[in-house]
Amino acid sequence: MKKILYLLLALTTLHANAQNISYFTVNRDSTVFRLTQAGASHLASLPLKCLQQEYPNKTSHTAAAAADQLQSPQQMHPAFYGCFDWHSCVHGHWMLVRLLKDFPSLPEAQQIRASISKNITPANIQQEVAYFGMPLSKNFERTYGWAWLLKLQQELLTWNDPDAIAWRKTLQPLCDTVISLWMNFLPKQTYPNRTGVHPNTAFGLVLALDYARTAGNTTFEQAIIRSAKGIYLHDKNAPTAWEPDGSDFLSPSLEEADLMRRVLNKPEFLQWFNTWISTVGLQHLTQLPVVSDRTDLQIVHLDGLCFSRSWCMKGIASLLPASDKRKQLLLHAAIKHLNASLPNIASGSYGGEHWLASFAVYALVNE
Ligand SMILES: *[C@@H]1O[C@H](CO)[C@@H](O)[C@H](O)[C@H]1NC(C)=O
Ligand SMILES: *[C@@H]1O[C@H](CO)[C@@H](O)[C@H](O)[C@H]1NC(C)=O
Ligand SMILES: *[C@@H]1O[C@H](CO)[C@@H](O)[C@H](O)[C@H]1NC(C)=O
Ligand SMILES: *[C@@H]1O[C@H](CO)[C@@H](O)[C@H](O)[C@H]1NC(C)=O
Ligand SMILES: CC(=O)N[C@H]1CO[C@H](CO)[C@@H](O)[C@@H]1O
Repeated sequence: MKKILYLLLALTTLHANAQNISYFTVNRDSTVFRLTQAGASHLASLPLKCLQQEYPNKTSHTAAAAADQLQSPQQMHPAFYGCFDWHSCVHGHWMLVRLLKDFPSLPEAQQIRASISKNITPANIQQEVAYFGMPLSKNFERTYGWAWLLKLQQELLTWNDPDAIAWRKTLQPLCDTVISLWMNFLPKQTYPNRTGVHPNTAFGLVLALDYARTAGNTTFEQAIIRSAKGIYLHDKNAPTAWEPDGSDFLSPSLEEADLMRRVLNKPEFLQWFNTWISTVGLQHLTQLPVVSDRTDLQIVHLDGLCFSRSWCMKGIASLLPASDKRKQLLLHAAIKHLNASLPNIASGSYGGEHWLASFAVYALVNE
């Protein structure tokens, strides 16, 4: 804390009624940043608006019969029906939990607790479990939504708070369901998904692995490690010049590295990383993407790319030796990416803000 010189970045939102908020502070050489309480409060307001907002929604439901088709989002997903789609609703819960943990005196604290308690109830979770039991719904949210559910549970497992303890007990049956589906899926996943959107395999495995380690589930942990090595260990020469795609919110090259830094020990990782991304490739990935239309639901994904690149860069940099020029390159680029997209997450468009706030928080708090 003492090392941080509070150079406030006055990050103003583009919204007409925007307040002038400093979301985070950076140290003098722009390599370390911290979320401020004002930033936390502002970010929290975004999912709070949508946790219980049913429409618009994208249920991605595969109907088995006419009667099945007529269910409303809330009937199908009584816990996670808000925020446009299931995974956004789940990670909206995660980010509120995380912000409450870090900023217990947030003005919105009571509202957040009430809102989560309304959704995470035994009856609601029982029905979410039942949903995955329907023959046509076994692949629902594979693996993106599964990953965020486990991230939410990981956050609850490491929080000694009466509400958190109650929520995680209630949520566990749904986590068990997802872990079991994932355990069945891992050995069948011969090829990864290398796109920069939801089905990206590496991103899902990162969150699953972090959960497995926190929960002490070594069976799940070892299965993930085996799978990650089987898929990625011999990869070379990432085609970084092809990034980004027009609607990427994940960098396939960086996500893969973010996974392998968890799977390999430090010397193994450095060796792997040197053959995976060249310095020129890395420099290419430090160039900010152009976000040409923030009202376009696909193009606005590129703001999410800024956040996810930022957390990957910070994580990878943490393993590089101080003498490695790539370390400073990545640390500066991580802040540059945050700084470029944070002012835009409250643009007032439901297309972006219902999920971008979670990405911003993950980039700001992720260690
Ligand atoms: C935001 O606050 C900073 C620092 O107080 C100030 O310099 C800047 O002019 C303000 N910007 C707006 C748009 O109000
Ligand atoms: C770990 O995951 C496995 C696989 O689904 C499950 O059977 C087991 O109960 C879990 N163990 C713990 C300690 O959570
Ligand atoms: C990989 O992701 C893309 C983009 O979402 C999707 O169209 C494709 O079906 C996915 N492939 C597999 C095998 O999951
Ligand atoms: C953050 O963005 C502002 C406004 O675009 C810019 O003036 C500043 O130099 C940026 N800071 C960093 C650390 O990128
Ligand atoms: C915008 C959208 O996807 N709306 C859907 C919300 O859910 C209902 C019931 O499943 C659908 O009929 C809507 O099309």
